[in-house]
Order: sequence, then structure tokens, then C-alpha cells
Amino acid sequence: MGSQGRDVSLPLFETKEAKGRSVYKLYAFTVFVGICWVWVYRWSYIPREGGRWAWLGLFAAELWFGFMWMLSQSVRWNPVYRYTFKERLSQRYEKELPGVDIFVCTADPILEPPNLVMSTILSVMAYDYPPEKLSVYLSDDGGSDLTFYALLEASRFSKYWIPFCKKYKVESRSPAAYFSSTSHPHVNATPFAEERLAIKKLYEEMEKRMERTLKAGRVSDEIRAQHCGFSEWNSGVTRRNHQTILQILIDGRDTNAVDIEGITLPTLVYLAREKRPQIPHNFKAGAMNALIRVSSEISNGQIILNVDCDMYSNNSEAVRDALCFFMDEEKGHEIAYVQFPQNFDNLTKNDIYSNGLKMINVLELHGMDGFGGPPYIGTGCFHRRESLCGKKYTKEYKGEWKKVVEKKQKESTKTLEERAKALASCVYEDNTQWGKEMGLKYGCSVEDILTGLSVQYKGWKSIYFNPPRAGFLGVAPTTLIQTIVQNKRWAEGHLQIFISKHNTLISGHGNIKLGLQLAYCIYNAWALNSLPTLYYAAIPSLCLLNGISLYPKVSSPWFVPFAYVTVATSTYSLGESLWCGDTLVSWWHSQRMTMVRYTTSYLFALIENVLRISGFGKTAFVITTKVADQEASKRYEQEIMEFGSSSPMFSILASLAMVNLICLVGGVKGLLIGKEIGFVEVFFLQFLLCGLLVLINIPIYEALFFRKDKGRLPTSLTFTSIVFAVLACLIPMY
Ligand SMILES: *[C@@H]1O[C@H](CO)[C@@H](O)[C@H](O)[C@H]1NC(C)=O
Ligand SMILES: CC(=O)N[C@H]1CO[C@H](CO)[C@@H](O)[C@@H]1O
Repeated sequence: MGSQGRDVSLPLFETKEAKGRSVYKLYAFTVFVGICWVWVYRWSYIPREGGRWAWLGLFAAELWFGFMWMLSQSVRWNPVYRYTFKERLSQRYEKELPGVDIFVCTADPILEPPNLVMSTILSVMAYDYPPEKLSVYLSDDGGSDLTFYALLEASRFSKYWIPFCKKYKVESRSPAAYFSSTSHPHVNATPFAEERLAIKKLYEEMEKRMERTLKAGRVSDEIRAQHCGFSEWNSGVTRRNHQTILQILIDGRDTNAVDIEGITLPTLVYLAREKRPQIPHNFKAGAMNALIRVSSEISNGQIILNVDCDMYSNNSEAVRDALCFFMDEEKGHEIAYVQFPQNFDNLTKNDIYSNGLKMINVLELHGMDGFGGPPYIGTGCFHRRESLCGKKYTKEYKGEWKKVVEKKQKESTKTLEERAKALASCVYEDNTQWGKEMGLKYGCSVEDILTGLSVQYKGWKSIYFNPPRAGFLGVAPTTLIQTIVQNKRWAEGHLQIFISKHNTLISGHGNIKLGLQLAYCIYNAWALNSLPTLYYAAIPSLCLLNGISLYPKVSSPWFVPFAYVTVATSTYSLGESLWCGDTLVSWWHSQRMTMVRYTTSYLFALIENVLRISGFGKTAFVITTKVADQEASKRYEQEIMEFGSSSPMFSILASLAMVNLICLVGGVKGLLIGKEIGFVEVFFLQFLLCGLLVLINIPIYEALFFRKDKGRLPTSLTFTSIVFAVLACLIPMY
């Protein structure tokens, strides 16, 4: 690897295992024993009548949850943590750092506002990395001249922004985040403060111009005259029907492409791949594949970074961090991608919709890393170009970083554009392996997961890197329906993988480690949790109402395993949540959101898969909006759940909440009348379950009955949910 003469005895990164795993394993063992006793009890005491079916159903649900609990152990068994040594990288390889191509995908100028996208673009252009080796590509699936215009503005602003960032080592390098954060020294009259003020003014002017144009909905003739690229939109371009539009806004090879200090700028490219109504465009995966090909003509960086358009870089050294893994002399050559966690900067304190994914980010992905690597989660991920393009890993493979060809052809920008354009046409992929064996895979709503998995099947490893200062910060959904829809899309795609030939239990055998095979199943089988959860959230309560006992008495020895499993897993989950950086209240919210996701998102994901297999529905990519109206934003900040429409998903939630309320009231009534001696003793666990469900649903009762704001549940839904709930309560239990 051309490392002669260097001290390569020290690695570029190190890996540490989590501490205290033996205590954890002991705990897990006791819970496992408890679960087995629960099963034994269910099996031994099946009633002959009076609740036989309810009992059997509960048994099935408990079997399922028990197995899911065991699967969830895989990601807790062996978490590992990674640390990088960037000084060593710089000492050994500063001169021969590889080219890095950064892909940003956007799909809609209204849902994903251009100023958000441009902040992302500017933050990655300003990476602490040799600019001649950095190229930034924006794929605009909206095919909108508004986005092109915004990028043009960004390219101009970058001439001021990048030197400013580098001179003063500014963090974060998203201008929006930088200027909106308040923690800046207000020292006047230092050169820094003056320059900062001047740049801030430029930035605000740019923002205003973009806002004005966006509001007008079209680019004014005056602006159109400023760049010949706008002429592409002369010929009736629509979102779904247009030729390839490729514009190299900054050509890094061009000696005139410099910032105000005379330093080279990173290459900046706008791409709207060709779209025709009758030809499937394969959503984000299609856009990524077009970018892979186009970039191979223009810059051909050996490393590809893929970020969502709303996910700015919060750490200018992230590229170097990633390279510490790829360029490590001993282990680097087997690494296909380095995944950063998906962090967010607009979560409220107690994260009401549990969008922070803390448990996954802080714990579970480290667990997967211990078994060969995290999945590719579609953003904040550095890829080795070769592995993303379908190359198989072999023992002989050695990454060659030195071959960085000086691409200083004398070809003009125009000719280069023309040549690259052909690669983004919609017929280019016909009869090729693109979308199958090359690039991102098509036909799955979590194309990223599937792609990462198949890279792992090809023998590559991946790395999860979660530094204390977040590498990337994105925008999380801020309403309930957005959260539910996003989770539905994820669960749907995961289930599609689970029931396909890519299922990790089958195809993974011999390709990836057992721990990883099991870990993938936790997520792949998400949607299947919906039915057992619905069952568990309704039937024990209905049986309480009907006076059918489903759990052991408090005085029975069988009560012990139930109590132990419940208390131990809840306490552990609370502890884990606090350890991951959540608050007590956010843990409680996350319990509610688990219920919500399991009974709505996952149920619909399951239904959609059933429809798809039986040849009805088709998967469609839904972009979650990044804008919310003002009142709703305010409620979000106050952590009030946002409903506001009568989605069928909400009907389920409301009906379920009503069922539990009625059952609890009915149960308490039975208690007061004193139907039986020892009523509480017999029904203790059912009371507990039903009571907890009512407690956790309090925000839903508020939205049904007490709230007056626009985010409440509509009155019609209040009625239907009551009717549904009463009907459910009238069903006799067997
Ligand atoms: C983002 O970067 C800023 C500036 O370095 C830092 O203060 C902040 O903690 C980072 N955010 C996260 C979530 O790590
Ligand atoms: C884009 C967006 O919705 N941003 C919001 C993120 O959340 C903060 C409050 O926590 C809002 O101020 C932002 O407007």
C-alpha cells in the first residue's frame, strides 16, 4: 500500500468493547428464564372453556414477544466503540488523500425548502479537506429551476463563506446553524467580529432573495439572464417530464474557480436526471445511481458521501474521521462504508414523538458494529465507490489510494457536461445491472438498508462511528402523522426485505455473522409486531370487562415470572433510556410512541405488504415535509401531540384508547360491586395492564375531549371511536 518508510505500526483507529457486559448477560439470562416460565404457565393452564381462545391468542403473542426479546439481545451482546486518530492520518497521507464526492439528494422545492438544502451544501463544501479533492453534487428530483437558482446563489456565497470558515475555524459550517446559534462572542471591532458581520449580512441578503423568488414561485427574467443554465427550463420542463439537466456551477479544474482569497473551490454540480412519465425513476435509489455515474465522469472520487438534503455537516473533520477507517493499513481494505448516526437538531427536550432514535443510535448500532457492521441508513454515510458499485470483497483486495489520477484534462466544462449527461438519461440503465448488482437497489422503500445488506453479503465490513460531537444534524418530523408515515415506510421496506430472498436468516447464513443476522431481523420484522401488540392492547382489557381471568393470581407462585419479567424489563428499559441520554419524561413518551408505531405504522406496513404480494398496491415513496405551519410548530415546541385530521391511523389509536377506558371503568365497577371475593387478586395484572394503557393514552383522551386547538382530534372521529369501542366491548369473549 505504498506505506514504506512510514511508521505504520500505529493504527489509524481503535476499537473498544463495552464494559460491564457480564453483568448484562447475567441479567439477560434471568429474564430469559422468566420468559420460559411464562410460556410454561401458558402451556400448562390452557382453560377448557371460558376464555380458551383469548388465552391461546395471548400465548401466541407472548411467544412472539419472547422471541423478539431474544432477538433484541443480539444488539446488546457485544457493542463496540470506535476512536480515530486524525493526526496520524494527516502525518502519513496528507499528500495523497483520496477524492471525495458528496451526494445530496432533494426531491421537492416546497417540502424541502432551498435554504435548508443550501445550508447543507455549504456545510459540506466547507469541509476541512483539500478543496481540489472535494466535489459536491446536488440531485434535484423536483427538476426545479428554483432549486437550480438556489444552488447558483450558494455557489456565489461559498466564495465568501469557505475562506471565512477556514480562517476562523468556524463550527458548524452550515451558515443557517452558525448564524442562528446565540453562543458567539459579541466582541466588537475585532477583525473576526467585523468579518462575521459582513458575511452575516451577505447571507441574510441571499436568504431574502431566495425567499422572494420562492414566494413568487418562479425565477425572474432578471435572474435568468445571469446564467445560461436557466435556458434548460425554456422547453416546458415539468417535474416528471424533462431532459437531463446537468450544470457544473463550479469546475474545480478551472483556474478561475477560486474564492475571494484565491484558493480553489470544490467542484459543484447540479443534476436533474432525465425523467419521462412512462419510465419508472426509482426514487432516491435512481437518483443516487445517476449521481454515481455522472460523478465518475467528472471527479471520480474514491469515497462517496451521501447526505440527505436537510442534514448539514456539524463537524468539519468528519471526512477525515471516515478516512481513518478506510485508510488504516491493517483493517481499512475490508471496510465498505462508514455510517454516522442520524442526529437531529430540532428535537424538543422530551422528544415527544421519539424521533431522536437514541436507543438505536447510542446502543443498537454499536451492537451491530460488534458483529461486522451497521446497516446503511441512507444518510451520513461514507462509501467506498467500488463496493457501492457492486465489487465483491476478496482477501487479495487492497484499496489503492495512490492512483489518484490527476484529472487535468484540457477538456472544456461544456464538453464534460455533455459527456456526463448521457449517463443520466432514463434509458441508460436498460439491460444493465444498475439497481440490481450495481449501485443502490431498486424496488424497496428502504433501498438504503437493502443496499447496505447486499454489500455486507459480498464480504465487506462496515463501521459505525458515533463521535461525541455529531457529524450530521438533520430535521426530524414535527407532527404525529409525519412520524407515523415515516415509520410506516421504514417498516414496510424492512418487511419486504424480511419476506424476500434477502432475508438475513436465510441468505445471511455464511455471509454475515449470526449476531448480525439476528440483529437485522429486529428491524426487518418490525411490521409483524403489529398484530400481537394490537391483541395485547385490547384482549386482556376486554376480558377484564367480561370477567375472564388470563393471568395468575397474585398469591400464586406463577405470578412471580410475570412480575419479574415485567419489572425487570421495564426497569432495564428505563435505565437504558436514561443512559442513552433521554429524560424520564422522554422515556415515557417513547413507551407511548412504541404503542403508536406498533398499532398504526406497522399495521399499515403489514397490510401494504399483503396487498403488494397479492398484486394490488404499489409502494410509493412519500417525502415527509420539512415545513410546518406556525401554530403547529408552537404546539410542537410545547410538546403537545399534533393530530388535527381524521386519518384512519388516528381512528385506531382513539378506538383502542376508548376500549381501554371503558374496560377500566367496567373493571372498577366490578370491583366495587364485589362480584367475587379476591377480584383484585385474580385480575391484578389485567388491571395493571389496562390502567397503564389508559395512563399512556392520556394525550389521546385530551385530544378527543378536552382540547380546543386545531391539533385536536376531529369531533367526527370522537364519535366513531366511541362507537367502535362500544361495539368491541359487546363482543363476547371465548
Ligand atoms: C454541533 O456542533 C456544535 C459546534 O461545534 C457543537 O457545539 C454541538 O454540540 C454540536 N451538536 C451536537 C448535537 O453534537
Ligand atoms: C425546520 C424545522 O421544523 N425546524 C424547527 C425545529 O425545531 C425548532 C424548535 O425546536 C424550531 O424552532 C425549528 O423551526
